[in-house]
Amino acid sequence: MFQFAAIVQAGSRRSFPLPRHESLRIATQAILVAVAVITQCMLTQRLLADQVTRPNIVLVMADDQGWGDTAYNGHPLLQTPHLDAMAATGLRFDHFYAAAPVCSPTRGSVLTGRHPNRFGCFAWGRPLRPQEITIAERLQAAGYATGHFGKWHLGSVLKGSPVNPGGSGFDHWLSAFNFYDNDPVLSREGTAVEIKGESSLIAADAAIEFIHQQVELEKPFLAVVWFGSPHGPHRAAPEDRAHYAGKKQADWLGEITGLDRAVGKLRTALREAEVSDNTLFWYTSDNGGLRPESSGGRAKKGSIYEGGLRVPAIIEWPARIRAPRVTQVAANTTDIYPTLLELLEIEPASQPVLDGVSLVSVIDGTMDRRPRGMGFWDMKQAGVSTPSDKWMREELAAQQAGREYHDKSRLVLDAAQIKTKFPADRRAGHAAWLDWPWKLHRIQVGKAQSDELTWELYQLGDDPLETKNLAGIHPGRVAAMGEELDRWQASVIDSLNGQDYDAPQ
Ligand SMILES: [Ca+2]
Repeated sequence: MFQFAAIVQAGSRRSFPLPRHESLRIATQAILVAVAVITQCMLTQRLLADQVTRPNIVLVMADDQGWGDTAYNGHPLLQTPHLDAMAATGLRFDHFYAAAPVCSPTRGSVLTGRHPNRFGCFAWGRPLRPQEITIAERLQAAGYATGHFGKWHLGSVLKGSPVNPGGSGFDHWLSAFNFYDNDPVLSREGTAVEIKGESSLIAADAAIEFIHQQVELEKPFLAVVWFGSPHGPHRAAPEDRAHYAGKKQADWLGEITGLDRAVGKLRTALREAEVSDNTLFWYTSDNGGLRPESSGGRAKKGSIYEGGLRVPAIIEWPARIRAPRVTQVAANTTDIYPTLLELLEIEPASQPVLDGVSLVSVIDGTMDRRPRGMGFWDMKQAGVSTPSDKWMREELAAQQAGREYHDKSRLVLDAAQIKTKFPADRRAGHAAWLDWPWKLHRIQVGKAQSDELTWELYQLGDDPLETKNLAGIHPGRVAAMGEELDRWQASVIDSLNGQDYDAPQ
């Protein structure tokens, strides 16, 4: 504005008549400067708006931490001061679900917003299909720097694989095939590296380095930090185990305190980098707990009863969540993708069917009920073993010997192939439709249509442990919810058979 005013004043001080071309020149110059200043103002406003609408995103996920495996959710022994602080200052979900009761499928749901059966990631160790569009790809296209740190478990972490983190939209990554322990060998963008330290802190430190780089570059970032704890085997760092001296589960408890320490380190780093205010930090776990007594429901990891699916979840974002809040809205890991798309105003030209719904109105406190139910479906397909430590040490040895790979089959080069077509009426396995507080289970152990089918209906508000089957006294509700479940399963089978990939994306 200063420049514009100076030129106008300079023009007005002239007391003698100007030749016509001189007047025109001054007027044109003034208009050009005015346009430049207005453009600059608009750009500044846009930048300020960007700071609000383009938060940094940090998605943190534990491995096998159940709903009750935090101090803030009432665990009698665990010390989780940083998660407790997040829960006390951010938005805490009391009914948050993993999309699946085991590792890989839930991680796939986070990246795609879709139920993992849609892309054949039925069980642990199954890859993401490269045809899927991930949140990292969406944010990368929107100008975000993207990084993955820790457990991957969606294909491979070897160079040249279509299903390594780089193939799924991550610019920077330090990743493991699967869960990993202290002093691991990890893949830094395809190169095996041996790193000393506590496993969760290694992932946090790599993310912090990435965050500092992006802050320096003034680039918004997505950091996906997936711990390998508290997955077995349990080996806590001595300082974390020391909190539980003499306790039978000291290593398991210590691993959770270790990951809590890593969460604290990440939060501190964001504050020190002066970006914590406009960073959305979303913490959750990939499946229910290992111990039914603290899983917050019936059964544990591996089951689609509540204990296998309920997980802790907290969103901290001081710029938008200004006061601590607890929500009772039921939500799940497929909701992360549509929530981020809406927040960042990303409207893809084409989007395969989503299972998640945007939780922006939960963040803003205006939604008190999820707009639609959610489906779960354990199709009883086998998992695939991907022992990260063994494989990465073999790759490291091959690398040191000057060879490119120890075992090229670990690139999963056929991940895009749809080898099995499932019948359109396939429904077998254990499925459920959850329309809070009602949850209907459809349990069919065998694959034949004639196999015995059982229905169970629970009212979770009164019966969180799913002990009283109300199917017999609510036949109308069973029929209505059963129809919704059936429609959803039919849609999942269509996706599984590749229907979503016909249209150009
Ligand atoms: Ca897990």
